[in-house]
Amino acid sequence: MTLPAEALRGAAIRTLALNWRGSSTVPSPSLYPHQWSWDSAFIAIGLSRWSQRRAETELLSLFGGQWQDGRMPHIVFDPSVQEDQYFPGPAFWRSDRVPGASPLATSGIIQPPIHARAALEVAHNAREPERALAFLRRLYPRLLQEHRYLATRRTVPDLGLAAIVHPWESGLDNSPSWDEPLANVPADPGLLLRYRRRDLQHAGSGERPTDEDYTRYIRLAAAYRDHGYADDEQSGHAEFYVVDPLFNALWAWSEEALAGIAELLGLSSEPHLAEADRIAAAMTKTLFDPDLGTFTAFDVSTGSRVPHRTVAGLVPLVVPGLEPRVVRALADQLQSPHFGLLDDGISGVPSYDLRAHDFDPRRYWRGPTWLNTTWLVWRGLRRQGLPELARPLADTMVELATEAGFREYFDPRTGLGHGTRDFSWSAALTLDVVDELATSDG
Ligand code: 9WN
Repeated sequence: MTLPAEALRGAAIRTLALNWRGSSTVPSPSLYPHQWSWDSAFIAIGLSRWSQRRAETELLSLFGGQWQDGRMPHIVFDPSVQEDQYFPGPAFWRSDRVPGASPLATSGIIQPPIHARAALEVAHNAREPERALAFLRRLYPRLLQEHRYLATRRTVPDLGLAAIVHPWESGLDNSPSWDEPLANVPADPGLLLRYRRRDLQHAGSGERPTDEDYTRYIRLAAAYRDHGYADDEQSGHAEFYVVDPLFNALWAWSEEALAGIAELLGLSSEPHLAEADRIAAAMTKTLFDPDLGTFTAFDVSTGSRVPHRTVAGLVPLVVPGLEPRVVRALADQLQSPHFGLLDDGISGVPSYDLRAHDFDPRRYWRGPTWLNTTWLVWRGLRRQGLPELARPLADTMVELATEAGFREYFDPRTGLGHGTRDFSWSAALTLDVVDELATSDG
């Protein structure tokens, strides 16, 4: 059954209303009952198509979790939700014992920095422009602090790019790109006797990260916590220390958005544009693999690129100032059998190379199509002036949501939905695409 655009729009708004908790939105009422960092940014973009006030509140409440060092924790916990509803919860992260942490309970790791871009989109879609300027004025100093944290605490000096210290920080938790960097992290099954996974109560084990992955996630998070979430020491002893193309691409894209915000506020945009260009050049130098024709992750511990084709390597299409040869390579990669764009049998952008021997169409970030990464590639194709590729991609996003609903992820070959239902960013970004298609040619 095909829903007309208006019905799909209505369904998306109903999902966002269902998941609204008064000043923020949960990604999913069952699986993820708190506020997540990059989810909130995607959600705010979608909300701004419906309610400017909710969109602004979503981002402002997320920044209530910011630490004094500028760090934006990946989860801001809802104190009314019981500890056993999500693992790892506040009792694991213990942010209340960290000097300079937010007064709200949060985690201590971060997620891809897409917040400045989201703030600019929210202002751009605003029906009350004066109110939007006041919102930007409030948020801009906080966004600067977030970016300063990345530049001063997370940047690898020789590379000029930001590193992540946990797979959860990438947002693509069990991406095949983390297999090699994680191989030397001991997997202690005993940790799962001490801590109980909650995710498997809500989703099938064949669709989630493995137990082995989870033991490593717990070990890395506990080690970072036990070092007081200190980044200066971290580079010396971290067992996982990698540079991710998606994370850095969103940093550059957001830095460019800071320039747009500064301009709206009558401030200088120049330093932000220069910084965005600097990040873009550093990315091309270290992360672009001309043989694979895509960006890859870089393992700082071994000093080498991790040679996998994942959707994270294609997201840099959003980055300003990419060289034409790089844009061409990414467009070719997308249309190749590795990702199947324009192939009638493939929906959205799969999270992992369709041709890889370990491609798995149902396991989380190891094959399924997700709407947030597909949306990012769509925005990238548009910015690079490739509407003939962008438009069909927008159509497949609408089709997936129409046929399968706002699921967490989808099998790219069948279009069937997997993971949790009523997933907020799937609804929010569908709303954004539907509205955009109604007013432009996609
Ligand atoms: C860990 C909330 C988050 C997303 C991530 C996604 C998943 C969490 C989990 O859910 O991660 O942060 O428990 O698996 O991988 O991208 O932000 O939707």
